[in-house]
Amino acid sequence: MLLPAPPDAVELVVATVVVGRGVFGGRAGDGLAVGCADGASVAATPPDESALDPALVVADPQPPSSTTAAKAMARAGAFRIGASPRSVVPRLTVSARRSFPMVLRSSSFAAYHRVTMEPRLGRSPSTVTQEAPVPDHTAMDAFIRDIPKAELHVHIEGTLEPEMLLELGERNGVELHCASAEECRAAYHFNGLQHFLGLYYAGVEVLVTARDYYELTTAYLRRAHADGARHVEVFFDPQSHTSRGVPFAVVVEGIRRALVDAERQLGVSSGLIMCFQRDRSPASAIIALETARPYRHIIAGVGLDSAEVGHPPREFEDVFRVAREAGFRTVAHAGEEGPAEYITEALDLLKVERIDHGVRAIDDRTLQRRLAREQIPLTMCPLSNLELQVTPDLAQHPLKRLLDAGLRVTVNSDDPAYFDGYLAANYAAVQHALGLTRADVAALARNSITASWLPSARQTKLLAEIDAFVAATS
Ligand code: ES4
Ligand code: ZN
Repeated sequence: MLLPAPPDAVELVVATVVVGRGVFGGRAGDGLAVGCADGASVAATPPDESALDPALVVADPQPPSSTTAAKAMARAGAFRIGASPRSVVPRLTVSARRSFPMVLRSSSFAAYHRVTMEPRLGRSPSTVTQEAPVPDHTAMDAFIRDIPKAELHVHIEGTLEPEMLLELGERNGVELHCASAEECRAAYHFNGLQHFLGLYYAGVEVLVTARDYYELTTAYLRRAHADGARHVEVFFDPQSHTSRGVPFAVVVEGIRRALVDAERQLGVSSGLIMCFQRDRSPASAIIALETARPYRHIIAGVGLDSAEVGHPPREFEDVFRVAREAGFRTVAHAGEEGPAEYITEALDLLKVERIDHGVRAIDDRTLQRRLAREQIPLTMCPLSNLELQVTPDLAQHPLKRLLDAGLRVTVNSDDPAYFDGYLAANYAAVQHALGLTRADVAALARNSITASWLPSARQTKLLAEIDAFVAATS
């Protein structure tokens, strides 16, 4: 993959690496380090052999976190990286320049990939196999990262990174399915939603105290802020906590305090949405709803999530009616693994204001026309759809077709700790796979604001900030 050289590149450094699923690279001091996300063999060299030792790169078998995090880590110094060889060798070019250290893409580009940099331990063989003009996705990547936007579809329990999972497991004496972050991440390859949900609900068990929920939410908000989020609407799954004996109040208290602190410290506004699990009974959902009633001033709305197929929206018609009567706003996951008819049902029977995912709207032209006419937002999650095999590859994702058909499409991260990337990585992935223009990206950012539940004054302010940002960067 070759890209034009950045105009202000001080120095070109190019290495070709062999890579499995993802790659990272970076320049630190006089050394270039590249590595890849899942153990592929990697080597790198400084541009001048007389400079510092070639960096060694430790492949972190890890999915990406965010561009920002990767860049920050790439600045950390010289690296040592070890890697396990791999026979699959799609080729990929990585470049770096002194002033802007990271450019990274994988051939099966899913997202930016997290890197773990360790202190350099010694020399390693260098293997620069090719030189080429420096790729530069940085302008679009910076545009994506910095454009003001909102995230409207993220499960707070799905932001539990393995490091925190292990830490909280230790702290709360909860036994886990994995003993190291690498081992946890190695298990994050899913054959579908059900497979993922098994690990997701197992992970939730380490969350016990208000402090746990506070730390989890704070870590997410910092990442979202670094990805340009100015507003977030966060899901939580109360039944997954109360069914283990964790009081509803503990969950809400911990999350809420983090949201309040982030608004003050980071300027990120927020809303909280409680999801009913559709693979539990409507009676259980009603109990959750009644438990939430006293928190109506804190919880903006209710949603419907978990295993979709076999659990149609109509089962929750009464629950949603009671919720609406209690003053809660409404959303529902529909058309993720389930059919387009579930989207129609969610609109007609649950009377939801937004559809979470809505991928299968692509199968029903009549439904598409309705969604466009009524400007019902779809909170789409590209990397989630890729990881859960809702779409075979991102090039076939319906996001752009639906955007072009006039639907109010938004981009979100869903369960970023499990699906290879936070908000900006999701934008970058679809931008790359579907060839989105800057105007498309700006439209998605605007949609995220107009689809939010923010008061109109703040919506107007954020839309003006988007316009100013677009004008300033063109
Ligand atoms: C979820 Cl990706 C997804 N789909 C449905 N329910 C969920 N809960 C958490 N992540
Ligand atoms: Zn979701």
